[in-house]
Amino acid sequence: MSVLALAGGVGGAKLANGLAAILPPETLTVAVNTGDDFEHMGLPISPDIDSVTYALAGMNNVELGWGVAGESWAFMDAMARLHGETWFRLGDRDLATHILRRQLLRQGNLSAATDDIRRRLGIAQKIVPMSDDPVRSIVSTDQGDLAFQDYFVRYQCTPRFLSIRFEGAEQARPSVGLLAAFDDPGLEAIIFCPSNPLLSIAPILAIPGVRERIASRRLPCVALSPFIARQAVKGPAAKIMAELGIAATAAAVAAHYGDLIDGLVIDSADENPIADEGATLFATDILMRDSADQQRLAREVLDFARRLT
Ligand code: FO1
Repeated sequence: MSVLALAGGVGGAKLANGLAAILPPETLTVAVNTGDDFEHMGLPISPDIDSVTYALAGMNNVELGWGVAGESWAFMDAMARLHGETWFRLGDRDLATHILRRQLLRQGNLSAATDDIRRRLGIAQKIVPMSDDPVRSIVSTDQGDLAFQDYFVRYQCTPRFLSIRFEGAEQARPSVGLLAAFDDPGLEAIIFCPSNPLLSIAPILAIPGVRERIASRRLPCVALSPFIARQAVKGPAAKIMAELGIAATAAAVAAHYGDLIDGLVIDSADENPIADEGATLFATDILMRDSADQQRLAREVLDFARRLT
């Protein structure tokens, strides 16, 4: 039996880590959002792929929520001395990943580079980009259109969020690894990790063929709300939803995913969303404070999915 998890940033990496701890390694595929990717200082940056990779390698920086644990910043300090760009912080250890990925992308695609790096780090689970074609999340704000990292990091999500589009998605194809996960006869569940539905899961669902494959497989698809008591656990999700006039509630998540999901995992603190969205609800403590929480929640989510079969 195998499991496919769709993941974005921090919440996705945490649940992926929990799933990796409780499933036989070769049965888990994590398909990752690449809409946040961009080229910076000549380097190919794939933030969500690195969040998942570092988490599964046990080397993620928990304090920052991105990058490498125990990081040093000599490169950034030297760049500052040269009055170079320092708004997007590249740690000394993190830098090695970007430089290696640039080398690997000279001889293969992002799937190959991602698979090579996870193997080098001793990770047994499959990590695949949502697509090997370029997809870029562009955020329309009251200060104009911004590339994702400009919105998220340079401007710290302060501009008013009006809408988001995923440039290139219409022409993009699901990656070979994502298609293989969908077509695996042993696939038993698809999990939408508690990443931002609009920023991290939506780009994956925007790839032609992804929604159709999720809808056509007769197996449970379970999403996790990223909200607890109307607040995002991390990141700008609640602010963005408020700016869209949508309450940061599980009901909004259920409505967002619509009939694509069979089950929705919500926090016990959240009021029940309107049940007419069709998704079966499961309420629990969705806050992942540590690896024990990650494993507990992963186990609860899988048990919930299996009950929906
Ligand atoms: N996020 C920040 O808030 N500030 C940064 O300087 C920053 C640098 C960075 C470098 C590499 C990387 O893989 C991620 C980085 N992030 C930074 C996080 C990144 O913006 C987010 O992880 C995703 O794009 C959204 O989940």
